[in-house]
Amino acid sequence: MKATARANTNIALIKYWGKRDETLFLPMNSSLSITLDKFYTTTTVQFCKDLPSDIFLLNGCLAGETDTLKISIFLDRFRKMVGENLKAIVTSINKVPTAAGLASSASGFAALAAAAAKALRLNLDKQELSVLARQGSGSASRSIYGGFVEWQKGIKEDGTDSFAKPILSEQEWPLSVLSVLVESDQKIISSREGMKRTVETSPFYPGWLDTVDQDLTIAKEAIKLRNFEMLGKIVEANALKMHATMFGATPPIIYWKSGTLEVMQRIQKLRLEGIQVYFTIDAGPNVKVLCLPEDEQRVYETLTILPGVQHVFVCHPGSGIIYFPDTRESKC
Ligand code: FM0
Repeated sequence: MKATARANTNIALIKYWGKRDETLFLPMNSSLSITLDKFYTTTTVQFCKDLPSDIFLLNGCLAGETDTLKISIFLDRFRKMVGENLKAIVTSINKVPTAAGLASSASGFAALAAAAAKALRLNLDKQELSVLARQGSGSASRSIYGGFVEWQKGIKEDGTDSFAKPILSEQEWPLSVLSVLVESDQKIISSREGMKRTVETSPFYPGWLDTVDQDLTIAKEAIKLRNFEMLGKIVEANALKMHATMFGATPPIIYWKSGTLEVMQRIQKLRLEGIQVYFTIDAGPNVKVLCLPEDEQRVYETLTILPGVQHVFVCHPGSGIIYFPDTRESKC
């Protein structure tokens, strides 16, 4: 009753922003991401007899009540599927530095879903895993797969048609993704809260919904054609549009810092200098930069010396979930 899985984190190119169902984590719009190779979560789940409650160890430390409760609620879905109420020891190692400005919830819940399902011998396919991972954190639905991934929003009320599917493997288009750290403080408003407030109060949100499907169609076409300029333009526009919806919220949400603008402006200047380079920004101040591998060094060197930049992490498309062979079953 023990299994270990690893999932990489992902960065959205066309963003998931807004839920139509908060309990089931059903999105208002479909989204598209690249799974990255550098940042991941490895999780072991062991279901044990006679364990009074779930135990969650994160990076070697016993997690607090709130985080453990989130894990327990998530595992309840798996326990229900097998009709058993065994509690579990969950051991996670997070190689997603919060300082990298990348969310760990995507890799975290994807790895947990995969390990829990395998530990219970549920024999789920990736689609089913994606549906389950989604219910821990929406973006986790995409981390099941490697490379370029689309999360189809689905239309059913029960969420069974809201899952991710792969569109291009990590080997098929080796782009460079630079994660540019401008601020390492924890964000004040979570994505969850930010998207909720935007849906409820922003007069610009309908504009987002009116156009995001078209953005996705253009991005998918660009990927099919391996047209980097076409992809970069729509990715950048989509991120700016998402942030514009937040500027219109009440109270407004501004995740950007001065370093964020410094990086954005330097990227625009690099384009004038003839380099194909584009940015995207999630619900935080850090910037993710897309470029072609042959320009990676030049872009890295340009951004790393900016006064507002603390660190630049160089990433590439990475794999979907992987499983590790069962180690010795420890008694519990
Ligand atoms: O990843 O409330 O998945 O598509 O990163 O846990 O479902 O943390 F830029 C924002 C991710 C939001 C876009 O939200 O929210 C994206 C974002 P949850 P997530």
